[in-house]
Amino acid sequence: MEAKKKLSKKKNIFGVCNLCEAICGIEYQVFQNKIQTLKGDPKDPLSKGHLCPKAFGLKDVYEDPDRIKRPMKRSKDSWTEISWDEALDRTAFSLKKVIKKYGPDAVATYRGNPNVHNLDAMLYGTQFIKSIGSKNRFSASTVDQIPHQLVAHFMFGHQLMIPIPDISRTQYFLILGGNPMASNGSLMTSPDIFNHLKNIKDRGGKVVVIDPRFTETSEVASEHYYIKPGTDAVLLLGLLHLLFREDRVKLGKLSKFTRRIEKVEKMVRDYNPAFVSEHTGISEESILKLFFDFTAFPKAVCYGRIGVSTQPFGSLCHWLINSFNILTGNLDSEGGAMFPLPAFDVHKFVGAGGYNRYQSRVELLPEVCGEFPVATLITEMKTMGQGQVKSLMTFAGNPVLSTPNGKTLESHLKKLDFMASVDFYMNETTRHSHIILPPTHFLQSPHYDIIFNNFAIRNTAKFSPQVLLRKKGSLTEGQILKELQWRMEKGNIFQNIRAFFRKKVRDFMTSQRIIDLALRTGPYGMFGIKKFKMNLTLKKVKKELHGLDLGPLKPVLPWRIHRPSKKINIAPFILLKDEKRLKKYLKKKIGDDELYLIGRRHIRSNNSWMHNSERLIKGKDRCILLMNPEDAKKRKLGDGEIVKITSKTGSIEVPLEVSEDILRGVVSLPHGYGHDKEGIRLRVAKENHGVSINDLTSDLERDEVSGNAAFTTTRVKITPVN
Ligand SMILES: Nc1nc2c(c(=O)[nH]1)N[C@H]1C(S)=C(S)[C@@H](COP(=O)(O)OP(=O)(O)OC[C@H]3O[C@@H](n4cnc5c(=O)[nH]c(N)nc54)[C@H](O)[C@@H]3O)O[C@H]1N2
Ligand SMILES: Nc1nc2c(c(=O)[nH]1)N[C@H]1C(S)=C(S)[C@@H](COP(=O)(O)OP(=O)(O)OC[C@H]3O[C@@H](n4cnc5c(=O)[nH]c(N)nc54)[C@H](O)[C@@H]3O)O[C@H]1N2
Ligand code: SF4
Ligand SMILES: [Mo]
Repeated sequence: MEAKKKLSKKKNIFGVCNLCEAICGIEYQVFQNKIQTLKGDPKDPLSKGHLCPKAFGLKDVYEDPDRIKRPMKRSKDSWTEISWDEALDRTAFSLKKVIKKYGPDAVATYRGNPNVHNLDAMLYGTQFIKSIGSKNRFSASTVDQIPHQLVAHFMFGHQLMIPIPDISRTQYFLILGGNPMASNGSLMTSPDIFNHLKNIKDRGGKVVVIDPRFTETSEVASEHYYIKPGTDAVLLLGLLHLLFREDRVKLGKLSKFTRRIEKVEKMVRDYNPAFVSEHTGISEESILKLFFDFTAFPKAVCYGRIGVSTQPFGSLCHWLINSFNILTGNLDSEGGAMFPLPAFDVHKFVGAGGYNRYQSRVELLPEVCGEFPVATLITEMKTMGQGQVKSLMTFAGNPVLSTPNGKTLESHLKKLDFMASVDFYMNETTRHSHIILPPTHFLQSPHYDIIFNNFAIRNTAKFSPQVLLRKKGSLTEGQILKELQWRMEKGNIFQNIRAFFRKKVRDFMTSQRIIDLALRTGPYGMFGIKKFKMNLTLKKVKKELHGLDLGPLKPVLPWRIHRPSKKINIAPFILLKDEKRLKKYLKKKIGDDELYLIGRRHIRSNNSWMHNSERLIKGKDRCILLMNPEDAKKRKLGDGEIVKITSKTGSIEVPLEVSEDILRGVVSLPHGYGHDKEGIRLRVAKENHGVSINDLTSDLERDEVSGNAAFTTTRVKITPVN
């Protein structure tokens, strides 16, 4: 009755979009449990009405007939719907069976990107994974931002203490390896990036892009410089070299709590503009211009994103970026790189991170912030012996398309004793599962973003109510994870008592209670920091339907540093040492006929999983290879031609687009495609399948410090198909 009444009324609900890091505010108009329309919420203090075309993808996913709504069991190649009890029991039973036979490390887990966009997954996922007891934890972080986290852990004592460019106030915004006009910003929650960039220019400032491709962001920038892939660390060392040479080190208040600067000075001695130019391909004149412009503006910030994370020197790059911001006096200062102060202080909720506390079984790779690089998952699966991975559980991920050497990974999935996935699509990965456990849609649960407020360019807090009702017999992400944990923890009588008690606590600690507690104990809560205290509670946040504005970013150092000394470690030993590896790397030459293969994002796409939305995928084929006209001419290749790309890992065929926008010696292809596989249930995506770039990337090429996949230095040969 109640539900029927709710359905018959038209409702306007203010929530957010969780598809990317921008967390745009949305007004949803709902009727009969369907989204009638949605539009940007102009009163949202962060997004101020902005929306990108992808927002409609949320509606499309909700209405997608391919979205799985009931648990499924696979026997050989046929699937049957089963009850939730059977699905949960079977999953826990099978995991326990593997653990009993081979030990807990035989169960690997992989958490994909949407986990961080999902409140329940954040609150209950880690606990369930802990209940498995395996060290073989993997996630999309190690094909993405793990260098940022590791460097933050080394320098500031917490993996989530990542400085964010204060783009609302900066005068000089230097972007390396990021294309926010396509990605909507990453590790920089900044909806409506176009206007933010425009405003920088309008107030007399500059936006400068360093990228091997002239990107959508370059188009709106003041300057663009082409760089040879994988050489950003050299450029950054060069900028630091000039800082000491020109005597422009300016620490300001940071001098009180920054130590060991002399180590950095010593390290950068060799990186004079001539050396830097030789390796990066950026002219000496441009390097000097970059340096003098940056240091001339009182408020400047250097920012690096995935193009500089997913390379062999990802950690080195992010360390050097932080160091450059520190040594120019731009850290923790208005218009520079600042630390958000979110109302839900995720620094307290997530551990500070760590490094090398234990090692991977086969390659002895260091643990990074509680996980191993996903690039070593293949090795862990294929190498026999105690602790070999025999079972995998994936959560909102698609490693077959997203991780290096995906095809080989896939071949090992087929051999697993047991695989299960918490996911609502049968994709290239989940089709190999024995059980699929589909949670309800994002809009069927309340949301509070506990991750991206920690990376936002403004401090705000917003509670998004549940927008759509759940159907009877469906389970939310949180319910699935909690039920699984309960089943994993049960055992003998003592374990049962303990498990029962823990379950009761979990059931009591609903997501809203956790948020309320975190807000009360957070910086704006009653036990908060004097300057910010406002007795914040969830009730108060809920009252602000559009979101609560907590103001622009404010300086938080040194008190927010998590190191016991309260000092920034500007010269972590492991990173200092890594510079020597860079010097050796620079001596290596690429073959005459080889090119670097880099990635590309498109505003209407989202990693591997939004290609089933007709309205987003329509239009020109996007899975095409971009190549410079000189390179095409040399190979006698023409626009539109199908070409074969071959790397050490594999080969694929794809249409070519000849373009002036890409640097000579480099080609570009987006990731997340390759939907032509048997057995996937993505009808629209299948028709626009494309090919997977990760059938070319190597699981053995990594940033040696963090283990992050080194995608951007993949070397390929391109030949005509006939
Ligand atoms: N070569 C190359 N490879 C890359 C990249 C690159 O630039 N180049 N980028 C890398 C990056 S940055 C990332 S983050 C990864 C992404 O890699 P993954 O995280 O492995 O893949 P996604 O495509 O995000 O897959 C998301 C899956 O989550 C499911 N899903 C979506 N929402 C939910 C939800 O609320 N709950 C549950 N349970 N499931 C949900 C979808 O159905 C889909 O199956 O790819 C990486 N791979
Ligand atoms: N529309 C859309 N938005 C997304 C996503 C999506 O798939 N589609 N994915 C989301 C995810 S998971 C993430 S992590 C973020 C990523 O957000 P961004 O980091 O902004 O992502 P990209 O657009 O891939 O930008 C990376 C840039 O690095 C450049 N690059 C490649 N190699 C090098 C190099 O060696 N040096 C330098 N300087 N540049 C290099 C590439 O040409 C590219 O322009 O985007 C998020 N937003
Ligand atoms: S930028 Fe687009 S995809 Fe990202 S949160 Fe906003 S509407 Fe959603
Ligand atoms: Mo990502």
